[in-house]
Amino acid sequence: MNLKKTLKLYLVTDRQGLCDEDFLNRVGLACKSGVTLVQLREKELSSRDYFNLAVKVKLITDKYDIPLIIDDRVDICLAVGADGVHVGDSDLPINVVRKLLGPNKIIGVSAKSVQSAQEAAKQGADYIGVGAIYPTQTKVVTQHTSIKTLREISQNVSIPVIAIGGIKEAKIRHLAETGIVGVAVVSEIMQAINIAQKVPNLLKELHKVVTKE
Ligand code: TZP
Ligand code: MG
Repeated sequence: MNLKKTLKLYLVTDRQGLCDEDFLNRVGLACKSGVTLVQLREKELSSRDYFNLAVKVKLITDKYDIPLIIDDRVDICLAVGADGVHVGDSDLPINVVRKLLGPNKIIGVSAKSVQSAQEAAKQGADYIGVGAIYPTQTKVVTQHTSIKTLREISQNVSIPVIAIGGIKEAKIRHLAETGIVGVAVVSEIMQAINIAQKVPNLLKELHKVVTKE
């Protein structure tokens, strides 16, 4: 897998306001339309419900041959055979996650500074998510990250960097020359009126700004 390419248009899920059927249909349509990776992100579900939902999402990502990352939970990742886990400051330490997952799974880490991004890379992270860059309704954010910091992080770590938080089609152009390999979006896709149109439009904008290798 070419991780840089795989991180180009990273869909983070959110079931807010959607019934399960609508949710799964939207994820399926996003995969069909060209997202390059899906992260299942759940904060309130019981372990059983998280597992059951992950099984259903995995069937979809497998159908389109797209990697599936699980937010926070190493056990759910292993239980459903997902491709990796995304962790932040309040989750298991990265070196522990690496030990549990082994060398072949993807570990994504959230970072807001050059120092924490470098530390994450040292501990075994495969990519860094930086944000929130713009105001977002999806998550309570106490501290935003500037585009300047985003650029400094990608200049100072050797693993791929993606931007997250309030990323909309019209904002992607402002991320040019930051060194990112892609963006992670929630509402811009999950709440799009026309996902089949939105995803290719986002890819078109991304094509202009992401580092080409
Ligand atoms: N982490 C930082 S911001 C954010 C997460 C999970 C939410 C981004 O959601 P949206 O709807 O793309 O602004
Ligand atoms: Mg987390």
